[in-house]
Amino acid sequence: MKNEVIAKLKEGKTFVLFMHLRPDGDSVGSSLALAYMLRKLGKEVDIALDGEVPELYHFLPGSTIESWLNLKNKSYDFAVFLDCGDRDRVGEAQAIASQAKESINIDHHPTNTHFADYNWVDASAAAVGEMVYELIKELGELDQTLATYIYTAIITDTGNFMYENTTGKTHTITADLLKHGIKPSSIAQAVYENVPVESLLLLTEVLNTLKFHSNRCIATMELTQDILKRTGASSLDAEGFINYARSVKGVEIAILFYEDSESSIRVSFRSKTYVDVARIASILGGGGHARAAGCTLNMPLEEAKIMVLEVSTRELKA
Ligand SMILES: [Mn+2]
Repeated sequence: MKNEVIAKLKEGKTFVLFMHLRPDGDSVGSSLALAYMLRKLGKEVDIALDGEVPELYHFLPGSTIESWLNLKNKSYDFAVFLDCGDRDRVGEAQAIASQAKESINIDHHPTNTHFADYNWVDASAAAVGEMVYELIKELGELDQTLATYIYTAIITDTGNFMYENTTGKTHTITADLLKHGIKPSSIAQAVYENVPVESLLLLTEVLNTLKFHSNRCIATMELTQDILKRTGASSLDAEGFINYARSVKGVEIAILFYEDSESSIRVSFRSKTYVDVARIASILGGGGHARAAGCTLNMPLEEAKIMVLEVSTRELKA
């Protein structure tokens, strides 16, 4: 649990921290924050990521991460997984984890599989950033850089304090972050008002695929390889698109299909008020939170659509 994790972080001298595949603001912010804190304590820290930090988070200091392949000959006291419901969330970089003597899992996904030697899972935390904030309080002092990382993690995972996961504690933590010299407006501008034009072109294409099902309670959109080729965008540019589908009046479940290849479809789910999309994702081999979840299906897009809609329709009525 938490105290055990604190003890291990104090005890260890060398760490490798993992961001998850296609890292979001919480993954990037909480990993950079913990790395920065541990380094301040004189520890050696590497960050492993299968892929790249999305451009929109490049304003965060230290967000340029060297390839995990360069870490292959190193050894560590601890491998630390942040914001990962299971080990597979780190993709190929998982190979590095075995170079550490022991592993630590810090997460807030209710579907977390407690896969590490030391697990601290708090499903009531709005973001892993909140949990890392608590760790920082135990390990040392908050400063402006740390506050920037944590603030980014919190605003992205709470949809700017709009989602159900937002609590009084979220605001108490945020109030403390603001005492350390961060400016919400400049972080918000960096995250939300720095959209590459390719992303907006991609949005127009993806919005064109919007379809409704089950009396307009379910909205689906798709991002096909064809669309990516036409716009020259990458699927990373589609961050947040699913929220447009959820924002429609009456929609309870929003679904975005990403065609990674002809036979691999990534599916994102969002719900508005009552459907547990983590359950839908779990049935389909994935996981997540009650209002935001995902899975990957190894089948063509048309087949994936049928299967996902079947399960979603059933859960909508359940
Ligand atoms: Mn998170």
